[in-house]
Amino acid sequence: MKHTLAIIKPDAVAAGRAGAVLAHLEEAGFRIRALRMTRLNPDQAEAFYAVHRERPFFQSLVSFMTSGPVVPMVLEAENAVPRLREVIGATDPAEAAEGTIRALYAESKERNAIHASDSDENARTEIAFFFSRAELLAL
Ligand code: 3AN
Repeated sequence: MKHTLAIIKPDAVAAGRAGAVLAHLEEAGFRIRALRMTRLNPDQAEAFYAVHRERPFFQSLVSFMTSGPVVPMVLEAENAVPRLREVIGATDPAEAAEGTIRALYAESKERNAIHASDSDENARTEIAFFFSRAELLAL
């Protein structure tokens, strides 16, 4: 699968790091195939993170993800899903490998700068969550 979904999260957008994150992704070999800036409402954030509904941090995650604009995008590369997980680093920036996006730009486990799909199946679902078939076909 050549596509995955990334979201620059509200912390990185608010910190003025959206451009730096995009440059990092392009330098890492990803092509940006679709992109927009939007602000999630609580229903959208809850739906997007539905798999985490039972986790103790769920409400806090929803409140963070709705706190400001986000930049969802479709990225293309060979083995896009595992490759992007490598480039973003571990969920906790304290554990993220040197030079990864989270090591560079994340503040905490919650305010961790970027989301990336964690499987091909989730990538398909998450791409469809943000981008219409017509938008993707127009590329
Ligand atoms: P990842 O984003 O690396 O796939 P997940 O899927 O375990 O990590 O978590 C989804 C999001 O939930 C994370 N990006 C982060 O914002 C938040 N999160 C995960 N673990 C915690 C935690 N222990 N405390 C607060 N927020 C968390």
